[in-house]
Amino acid sequence: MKARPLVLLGAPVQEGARQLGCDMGPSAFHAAGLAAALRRLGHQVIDCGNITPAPLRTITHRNGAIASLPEIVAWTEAITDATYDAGAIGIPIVCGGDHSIAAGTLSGLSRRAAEIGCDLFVLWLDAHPDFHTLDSTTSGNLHGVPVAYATGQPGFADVFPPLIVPLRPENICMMGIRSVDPAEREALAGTGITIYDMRKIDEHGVAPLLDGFLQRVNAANGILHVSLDVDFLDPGIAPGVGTTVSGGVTFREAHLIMEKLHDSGLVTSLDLVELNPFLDERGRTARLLVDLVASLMGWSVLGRPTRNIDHIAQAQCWTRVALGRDEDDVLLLTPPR
Ligand SMILES: [Mn+2]
Repeated sequence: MKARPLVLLGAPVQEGARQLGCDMGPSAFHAAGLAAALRRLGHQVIDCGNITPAPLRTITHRNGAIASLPEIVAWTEAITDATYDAGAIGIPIVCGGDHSIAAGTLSGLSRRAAEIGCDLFVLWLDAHPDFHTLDSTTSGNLHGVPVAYATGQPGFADVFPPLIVPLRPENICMMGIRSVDPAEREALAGTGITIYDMRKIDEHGVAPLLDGFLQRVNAANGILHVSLDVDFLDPGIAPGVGTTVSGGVTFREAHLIMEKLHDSGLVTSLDLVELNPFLDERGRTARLLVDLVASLMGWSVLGRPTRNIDHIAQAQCWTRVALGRDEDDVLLLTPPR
């Protein structure tokens, strides 16, 4: 089976974070040569440009701390639809934007996964679990809620867009966590979300932790979404983010994760979030992110050729779609000329 195209989507959202500037993220990824780097690896890249938010509606909430609720709801609506559609064409790479965009990517991709009869798994690479509800957030910044929304935690109905297919918490693995609010800690307990905080990484190393998770995805014949927050990385190597937390993942750990993800062949979509070019140093963080995505998509120092990013599980999923749907749908599975 032919490698599926990479579908670039820009989600210039900054209203989910306190520090403005993430709306310049998609431009910075473009300037840092993301599409060109992926094409050099032999991938077909379809650049869909930026997503447009849905029309704003008046939406209020009893939690007065919440900022920019109508804006984030409008973005979530549009990003859900865009990633759902892009998932049918190829591998969506959504360039944020702050992490609130994951409310849309997770819900859109969950819906797509359910439709093709696959279980969606999520590798959440972040300093924060982003597991606040609309009631528990005290900062009011909605980049702190996407995982709670996408897993169907209480309080989002009638405020956020209806969640068609909730993501199963047991299918989420968080790595790099080192900043958790008390309300989040309480809410996370008993959810079944796997959390590998920095101490776990220090004690075991990223490789065995990631291997265990990837084996689970593989065993379930699942597909894997990766949500990469810049603050997953140590601020020493990635300063271009508004929410730096010391003690993050190193350059080599990050590349190793990406290389292993590539080897697994399981990744079917990716978020790149919280890049804030306003805070970056001469494009340094944007370039690092591009290099990491290249690692994920097959680049290696030894010049190992890009292998077919389809894997058996995925092929089975897509074959199932091809067999179960009419001819028009099947056509979507072949890369556009
Ligand atoms: Mn985050």
